[in-house]
Amino acid sequence: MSGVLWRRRIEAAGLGGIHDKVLREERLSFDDGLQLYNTFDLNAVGYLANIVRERKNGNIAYWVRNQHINYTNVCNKGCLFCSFYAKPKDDPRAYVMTPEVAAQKVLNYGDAPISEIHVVGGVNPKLDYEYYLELLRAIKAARPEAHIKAFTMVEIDQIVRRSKKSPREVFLDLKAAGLDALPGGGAEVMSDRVHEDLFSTKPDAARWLELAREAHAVGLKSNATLLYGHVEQTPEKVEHFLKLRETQDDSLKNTAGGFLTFIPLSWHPEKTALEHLKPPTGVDDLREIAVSRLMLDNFPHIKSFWIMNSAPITQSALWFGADDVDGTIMEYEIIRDPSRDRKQVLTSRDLVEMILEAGREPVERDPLYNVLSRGLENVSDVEGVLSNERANLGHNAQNLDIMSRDEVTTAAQSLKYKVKPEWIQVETNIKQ
Ligand code: V47
Repeated sequence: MSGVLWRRRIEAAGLGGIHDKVLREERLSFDDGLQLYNTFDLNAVGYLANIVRERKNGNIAYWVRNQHINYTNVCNKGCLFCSFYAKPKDDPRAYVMTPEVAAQKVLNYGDAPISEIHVVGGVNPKLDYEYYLELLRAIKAARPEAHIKAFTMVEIDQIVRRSKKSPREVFLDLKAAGLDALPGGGAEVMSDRVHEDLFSTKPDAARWLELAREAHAVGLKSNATLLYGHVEQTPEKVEHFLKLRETQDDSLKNTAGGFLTFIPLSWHPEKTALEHLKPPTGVDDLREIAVSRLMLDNFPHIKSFWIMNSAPITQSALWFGADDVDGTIMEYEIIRDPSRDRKQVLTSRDLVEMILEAGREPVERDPLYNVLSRGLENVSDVEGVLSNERANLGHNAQNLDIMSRDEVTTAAQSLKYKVKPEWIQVETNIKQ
């Protein structure tokens, strides 16, 4: 379609003013954010996001050879949107990995040239400060060449409490123990209302952002997420972007750290307290990618996390603002395909072929976006073989197939009494 025809279409969608700003590389406002969510023409929003995406990252789509380790599922936060966690007391599905077990998990995948180990878990009140340091040291010793990207700001908040030190001192200790970067989880939706209703015992937006600033102050890079598709409202999502954008402005100006990547997380209702709600659609997923690319003008990268968005949506997302698809993963706990257990893997060959098929140029990166390979160089299917053989080794058997068993009630499902009638109404309205 020619530029003139696109312009007509963009104007028909009410996005002419935003198009002008995008071409002038001007920052978008709160009202622009609302407009991008409210317009009917998703392709017009995607077209605008793609301008920014190609300006920042050209035709490149990044992927990473990574391994996720969820070191404990025990969590005392009781978030209504989560199916992953087990209660700290008397929950047969609870598990905690010792640092040695976590290191063994890393060694299990020693035959794959993994460059990123992504380590996150629940907020387990039984773990002391030394545990977190030992966990990092053990993982680093098992695979010194890999970067460790560990602990959401929610876990960091807990680690700081256990340490009785300042956040800055804790970040320095964690760095000395092997921490290289931080993942983006725990940000959820930066709205007091949603915080109060769905995750009131977790750090609020102000604390999450304060800890991110502290991480950046010691030179660490971190990511940020938005969990969408549950009970949040559009203005709350736009507000979320503005808070992150402002924090990034300060960090880039005053520190050696900063945010690297934004990841919109598509909410999965299965086995949560809110499982009656309809999940986000593919259209929602593409819109979140596109709006975040347009609003977060100071974030270098936008990721479509294939585990949550699916591989097919992720391919399309590469034309709607995303320049990153995440990685091989190997095993994953936080959401699961009900038909499978912990194994969740795409091989390096799958990832590269997926990107090529989408018409983008695959580039393998490490967590800091250093380039490790291009195109089909060094790809193989080894990750699939290893994940099939080893993903469930040493795991609490009661935790393996919870998603596929109807008689299992997760900790989150037992919180259904907290569900507000208006959230049930939300779904009824959509269906009518
Ligand atoms: O903080 C919990 C979310 C997050 C569900 O930084 C859920 O590169 C969907 O942050 N449905 C953890 N999401 C995952 C995360 C992440 C993932 C991939 C890459 C990176 C990165 C970070 O998962 C949690 C929470 O917001 N979550 N339950 C659910 N049912």
